[in-house]
Amino acid sequence: MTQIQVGIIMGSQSDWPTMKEAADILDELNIPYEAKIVSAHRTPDRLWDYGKKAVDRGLHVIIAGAGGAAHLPGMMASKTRVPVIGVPVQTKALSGVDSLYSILQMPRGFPVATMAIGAAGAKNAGLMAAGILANNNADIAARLDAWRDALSASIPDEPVDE
Ligand code: RP5
Repeated sequence: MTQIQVGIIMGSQSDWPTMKEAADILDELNIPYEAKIVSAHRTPDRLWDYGKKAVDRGLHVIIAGAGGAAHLPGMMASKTRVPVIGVPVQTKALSGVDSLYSILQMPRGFPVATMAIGAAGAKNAGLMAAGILANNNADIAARLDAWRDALSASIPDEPVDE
């Protein structure tokens, strides 16, 4: 069985359409992951348990997405030394600025690598997780390099009328 090294966690089922962007890019790069709903407020015991076991379970990076009072990434960072990448989910009320500030403004000592708001942030979280794993995995490094080269090659030299 392949060791899962990336955990994708999110505060709610409603975060999945955003967080699926991270899952999709990991699928594209053939990197195994798990996806779980873990809420800082609604399932705090689940959060604690996940964080407590993260190192022993072999996780190398955790991607955590939440919206509004988005405490999940920061609380996870306080419970495990496994690097946490935070994804601020876009909200209706405040467009995700609430999520962004909740995740970004961590106190000294407990970092969360905070991505952009929404789908782009989730996709970049997947790419950043791939980059972290690539440091110790030549196969992932080769696939990530190829993905980046293909993206660059797809950008036209000049704009066209649409
Ligand atoms: C947060 O509250 C979740 O991360 C989600 O973004 C937000 C709203 O959750 P639901 O009311 O849609 O379940 O905990």
